[in-house]
Amino acid sequence: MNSTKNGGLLIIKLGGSIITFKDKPLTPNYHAIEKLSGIIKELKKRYKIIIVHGGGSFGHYWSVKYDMHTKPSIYPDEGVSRVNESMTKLNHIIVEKFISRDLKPFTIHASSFVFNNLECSRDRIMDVTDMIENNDIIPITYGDVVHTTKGNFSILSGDALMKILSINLNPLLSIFTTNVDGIYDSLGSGKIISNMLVSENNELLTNTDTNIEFTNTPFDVTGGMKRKLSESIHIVKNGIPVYLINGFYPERIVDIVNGGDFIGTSIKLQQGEKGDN
Ligand code: IP8
Repeated sequence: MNSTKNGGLLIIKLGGSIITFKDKPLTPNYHAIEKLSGIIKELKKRYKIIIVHGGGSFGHYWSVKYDMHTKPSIYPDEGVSRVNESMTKLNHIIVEKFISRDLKPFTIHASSFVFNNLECSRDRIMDVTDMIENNDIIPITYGDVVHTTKGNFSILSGDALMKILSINLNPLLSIFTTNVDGIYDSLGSGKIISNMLVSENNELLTNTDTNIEFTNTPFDVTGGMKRKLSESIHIVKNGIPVYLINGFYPERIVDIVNGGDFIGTSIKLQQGEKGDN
């Protein structure tokens, strides 16, 4: 039993826009991967860790080329192969770096525990639980192309994996790293919303007027961030706080777990909801 890791479990997503150069096809950002690995090494002294990573200019490059989406459909088989192979390659690069840092990663492919797109194998989840309890391993999984039914495949996002793993493994925190500092407010002022709450009706409440009551002021979100927020609401509803931070400054994760000031956005349950955060 890993009695030293009594700080609890952290599930951390390494965003594709951090670990790759999104505008340069099939190009990893080695510097960012290195920096993240260093911080994960620090965190591993105190916490159990599970890593999810995105596709960036690997999986997304081929998904766009072959017009493949999250909706299950019959996609070109060559596209399925390309997306799958490119994600294996990106995972390999990350795993190599982790091994060189003695982080002891162990890849668990999404298709080994997610079925029919979003259903999850209980047995496989128990395996992951066993690994983090009884080994010094960091389980690592990633967004991928997965088979659904009758010749259909779909792109399964790492954000959906964050939700599936968080809900089933009940981490202390779920942390999404992206290439921005957090959620910006609606006024285009460049101001980060530091705290958000999820209400009983699944509304996101914000404190854009700092120090003032939380209100449900609309805020600016686009594509990728919108998806992260909708997955985050599910995670938070299960009593797990979510943090969105800039992965180019992964030391901000340390600020968060140390309980001090941090740059980023936290999403928690409104008082009185499950988990009482
Ligand atoms: O970057 C999708 O994962 P994401 C991965 O987390 C693929 O959305 C295969 C495009």
